[in-house]
Amino acid sequence: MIPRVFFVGTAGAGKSTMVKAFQDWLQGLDFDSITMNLDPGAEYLPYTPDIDIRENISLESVMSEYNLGPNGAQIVAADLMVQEIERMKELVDSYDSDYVLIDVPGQLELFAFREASRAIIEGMDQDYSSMIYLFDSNLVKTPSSYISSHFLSLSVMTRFYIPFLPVISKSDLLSPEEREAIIKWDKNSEDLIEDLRSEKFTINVQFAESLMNSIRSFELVGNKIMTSSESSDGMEDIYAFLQNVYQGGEDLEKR
Ligand SMILES: Nc1nc2c(ncn2[C@@H]2O[C@H](COP(=O)(O)OP(=O)(O)O)[C@@H](O)[C@H]2O)c(=O)[nH]1
Ligand SMILES: [Mg+2]
Repeated sequence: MIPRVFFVGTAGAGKSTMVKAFQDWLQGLDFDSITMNLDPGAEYLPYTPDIDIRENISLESVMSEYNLGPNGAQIVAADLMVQEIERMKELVDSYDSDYVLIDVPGQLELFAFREASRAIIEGMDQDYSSMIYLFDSNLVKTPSSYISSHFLSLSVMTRFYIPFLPVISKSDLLSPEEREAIIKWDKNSEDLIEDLRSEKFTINVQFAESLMNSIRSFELVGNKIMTSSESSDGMEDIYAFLQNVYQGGEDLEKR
C-alpha cells in the first residue's frame, strides 16, 4: 500500500503549495509521488492532481442542487466525499508510487471536526496514513496567537490516531526576531507566558498557562520544524519523519 500523507492546516497555511513543493523536492531525489486533491471547491491548484475529487463532486453543482451557499455546500460535499473514498482508495493503490500527497479542503474545521474526515482517513486506511500539520507562520507570531494555534492543532491531533508532524509553514516570511521568539516559546513555557503577560490585548493568562503546561507535559508541544515551500527549507525533515514512520528510519530504496 502507498503511504498516505495528509497536509492539514488553517486556510491559507500553505497546504496546496507544500504538496507541490514537497513533490518537486522528492522528485529531486528520484522518488515518485502522486498528488490527490480533496478540496471540491479548489479553484486553482499549484500542482496537477493525479486524483481529484472535483471530477466527481463539484462545489458549484452541490450549491445549486441543494440550494446552498459555498460554506453549506462544503459541508455537504465533505459528507458526499465519504461515498467516494473506497473508489479513491483503489485508484490510489493502482499507482506504483512511493507516496500519495493529500491536499485537504482549505477550511480546517471541515477536516478537523467533522465525522467525514475520520471516515476518509479510515477509508484510506489509517495504518498507512500520517499527517503533516502546518502552523501558518502568520498565526504564531504573537504569544496569544501562538497559544491559540496550539489549542487548535491539539484538537486536530487528538481526533486522529495517526503519526503527526507539526511544522511552521511559510517560515521565509518570518523576520529573524520572530523566528527566534517562536523557537524560544517552543522550548520554554515560562518565556512564553512572560511574553504573553506583556502583550496588550491578550487571552486569559492563567488559563493559557495551565493549559500550555499540561499540553507540554504530554510532549505535544515541542520544537517545530521551520518549513518553506519558497526556499524548500525543512523538506528533508518532512522526508525524515516519513521515513521514520514508514520505513522505521531506513532509507527508501531509490527507484
Ligand atoms: N512566502 C511564501 N508564501 C507561501 C508559501 N507557501 C504558500 N505560500 C502562499 O500562501 C498563500 C496560500 O497558500 P495555499 O497553498 O493556497 O494555502 P492552503 O489554503 O493551505 O492550501 C498563497 O498565496 C501561496 O503562494 C511559502 O512557503 N512561502
Ligand atoms: Mg489549498
